[in-house]
Amino acid sequence: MSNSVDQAFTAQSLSGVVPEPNFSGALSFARRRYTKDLTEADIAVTGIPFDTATSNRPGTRFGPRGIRAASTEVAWQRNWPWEFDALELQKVVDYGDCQFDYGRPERVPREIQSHIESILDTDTAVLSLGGDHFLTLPVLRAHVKKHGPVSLLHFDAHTDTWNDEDGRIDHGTMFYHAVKEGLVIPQQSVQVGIRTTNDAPMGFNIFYADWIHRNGEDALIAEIVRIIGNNKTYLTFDIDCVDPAYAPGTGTPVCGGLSSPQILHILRNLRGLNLVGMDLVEVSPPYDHADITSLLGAFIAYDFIALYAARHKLGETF
Ligand SMILES: [Mn+2]
Repeated sequence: MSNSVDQAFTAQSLSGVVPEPNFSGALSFARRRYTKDLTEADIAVTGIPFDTATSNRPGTRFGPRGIRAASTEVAWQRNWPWEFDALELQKVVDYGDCQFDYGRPERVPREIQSHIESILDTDTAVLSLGGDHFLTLPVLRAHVKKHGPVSLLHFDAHTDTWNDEDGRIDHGTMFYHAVKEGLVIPQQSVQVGIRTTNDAPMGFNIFYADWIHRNGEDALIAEIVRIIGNNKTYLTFDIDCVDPAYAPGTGTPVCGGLSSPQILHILRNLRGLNLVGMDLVEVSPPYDHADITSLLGAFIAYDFIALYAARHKLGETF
């Protein structure tokens, strides 16, 4: 078995998988090359370590670092159960982190949006690693500027549609604004795993956690396909969709969520989803145990990349 070290800065090719000892080496997402040159890239992975919009426990500023470290586990071979190698079919790079001034919180939304716009301007798709969920609002604004209004596929314990007329920087209000600003089409969008009360759902199709526990993952998949179909879709995944038994390292855990096997089954059976962008947010390593939440984050992020390949490289549709 050929071997390598420090592929994060030594890799000659932007595609392919070369085994590197999981416990050593410079850490990038899935051993991808760090670069700011996106000329050849299909997907740029970027960290957005912003966590001051959280309503409870902070710590997601360490999320990108935690997920990068855990992602060595999805980087050493073609990942099961995919029959194709998503890192061979596509050029995925690590674009590093978004820069913002934590001492100027009012400027952060604009800084995040500009960061994402500069990537999208090169016709490279973005996978953002949070950070708290607030970042999805400026990231979504950048995507809609390029792609027009999208369907939202949103995994979460919370709807994040709290009424907010004042434009607060809060990780519970993004999708209120997303509907008000016309960024998403709520009737053609789906929220998955919700298990908190919000009496203003803003027109989204909500599949509560208990509905999924009663009806099963395959029934949910059929509903997602029916409602979203081949629409351009932005996928946002709040790790607190997953039950705290499987993902304790997060800011606002809610009991009764989905298990990691349920989540992976759902994602792996959404081949054909017309993804234009995706994020994974709310992984908070300081509250984690044995890195299990970061590890799940890395597996989910890998599956996003595989789903992107299924649609955009293999031409699969619903
Ligand atoms: Mn959320």
